[in-house]
Amino acid sequence: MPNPKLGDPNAINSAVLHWVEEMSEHCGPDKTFWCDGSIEEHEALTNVAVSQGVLVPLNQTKLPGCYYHRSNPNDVARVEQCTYICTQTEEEAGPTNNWMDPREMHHKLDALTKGSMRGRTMYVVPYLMGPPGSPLSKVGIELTDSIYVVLSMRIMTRMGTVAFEHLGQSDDFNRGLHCMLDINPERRYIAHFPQENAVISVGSNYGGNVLLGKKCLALRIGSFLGRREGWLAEHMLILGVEAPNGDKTFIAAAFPSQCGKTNFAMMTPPPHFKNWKIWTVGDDIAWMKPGPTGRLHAINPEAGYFGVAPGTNGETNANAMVTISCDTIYTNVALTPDMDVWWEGKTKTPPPELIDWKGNPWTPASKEKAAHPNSRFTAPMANNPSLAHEVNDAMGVPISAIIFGGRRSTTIPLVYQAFNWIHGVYVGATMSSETTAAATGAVGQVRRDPMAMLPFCGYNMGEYFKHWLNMRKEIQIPPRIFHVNWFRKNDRGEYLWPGFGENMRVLKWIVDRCRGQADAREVPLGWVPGPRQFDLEGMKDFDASRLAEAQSMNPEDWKREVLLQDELFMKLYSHLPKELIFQRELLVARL
Ligand code: OXD
Ligand code: MN
Repeated sequence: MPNPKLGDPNAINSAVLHWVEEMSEHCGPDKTFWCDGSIEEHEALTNVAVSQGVLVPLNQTKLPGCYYHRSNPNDVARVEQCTYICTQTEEEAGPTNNWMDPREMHHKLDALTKGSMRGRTMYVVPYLMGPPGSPLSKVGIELTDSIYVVLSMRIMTRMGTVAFEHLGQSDDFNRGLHCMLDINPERRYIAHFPQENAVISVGSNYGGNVLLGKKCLALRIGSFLGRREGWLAEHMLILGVEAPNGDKTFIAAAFPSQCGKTNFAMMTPPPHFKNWKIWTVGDDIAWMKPGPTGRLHAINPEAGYFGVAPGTNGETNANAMVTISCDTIYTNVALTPDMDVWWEGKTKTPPPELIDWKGNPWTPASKEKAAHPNSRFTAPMANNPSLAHEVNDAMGVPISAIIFGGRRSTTIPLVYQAFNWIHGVYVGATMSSETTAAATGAVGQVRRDPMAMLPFCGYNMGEYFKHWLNMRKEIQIPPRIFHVNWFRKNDRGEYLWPGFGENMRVLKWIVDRCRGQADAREVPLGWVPGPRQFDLEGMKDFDASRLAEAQSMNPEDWKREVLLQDELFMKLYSHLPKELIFQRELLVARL
């Protein structure tokens, strides 16, 4: 059964072989195809995907190596209501996760997946999360009947032989099974079995539900393993700020889905910041462990970007536009008559005619959006002009600061710094954001999203906070912790802060704070920049008074905010670390 390209079948990890044989017998595919990740294989599989209509070639002059995929309209985002953490007890999963007894879930899924690949091919996708040779990297094997998943995994992970090389004869790999079934929301389950290091995903073909290395392994299973093994799996971008003198400061930042992580990680500094450079290590996930420098060291376990297309353009993210100009899979964007892609915000004026994401003719007069609000690009990080040279470093990069941030139109100032690690954990734990189209459900509702991990924490959130607090003992030089909000609005509904490249100004203050080069003023929330510490030079229509508005803090609003935080704290009460309750009391007293 093994693909001869992988060499002597006896040399293949026997645990992998046995498991694949067992799953193949269970799912009953006509064929089992072992992926080796080679260029030849990629070409052959792409041709198969095109012949099946799963991928459509885009204009190869404008977008070489790029393809288009249109999903089932019922399958366009993560589905939190169908996502389960199947730990032995419900308490281990905690009140913020859906839970099902692992035996019951296996029973249910066995019935759904039995014979489900009849007439289809089962692809064996070995993949490595993290740089080869890194002690932080992990291997997964995904079995899938979706060729779209195979081609996407080849972009998003280090896929193929490299994973078997890293694994050797160990049986320590994530077992992932993905069956599309009939893409029916009624039969959609994204089930995690942390104690078995296994994931079963059925009934969907949407990236966040089915690229099992990403949210499932790197975050939900990863966070569970991280607590057991003494590291952190976080929904964070990682970037490096290079100063004109060549000093680099690495920063990790947790923002919820569709809150600008990719743009921030690829930021182009404004002209005033001549000779400053931002380097991207990762745009979505960070695995962090205390490292040899006494700091937390972070790797990006991924190898590509699964980014939100709408709003992306040369001004908001010039590096992304270059990154997605070749070898990219576009999903649910709109098409121009010459097979170029378009989405809301790509250009100021929409083209006069398009085919929308559902395949219908579209004109600027149409009421519906041309691209789905959660339409995506899947692009290799190697294309990114700002890719950090350190991205393949086995030891990762030393982290000097962690930033938490949400999408809040009111109350939360542009930037403040936590007083210390415990206060920083409180700031992250009480983070909130308005919901977006990355998950199905209402958009724009404020919810608590602790550390941007609400949909991604693979165990009890209260225990997760304890793990964060305990990690302090392992880190000699802890990162400074900050909170930002790019999305605050005034009474007229206008954004108070221009965002995008101008976020460099906030970043500069953060870097200066980490290096002991900037003063701050104490306010009830933490430390904030004084007017002379925040570089406003060269900004159009933005002065100290506008900064003061973006930074303003109304104690009455904050008292209400603390009451809203209580909702989460009450939910987690039985596992909530007392340090966080104490931090809440301190904040109330300061207010
Ligand atoms: C993502 C998400 O796709 O967070 O990264 O939904
Ligand atoms: Mn994400």
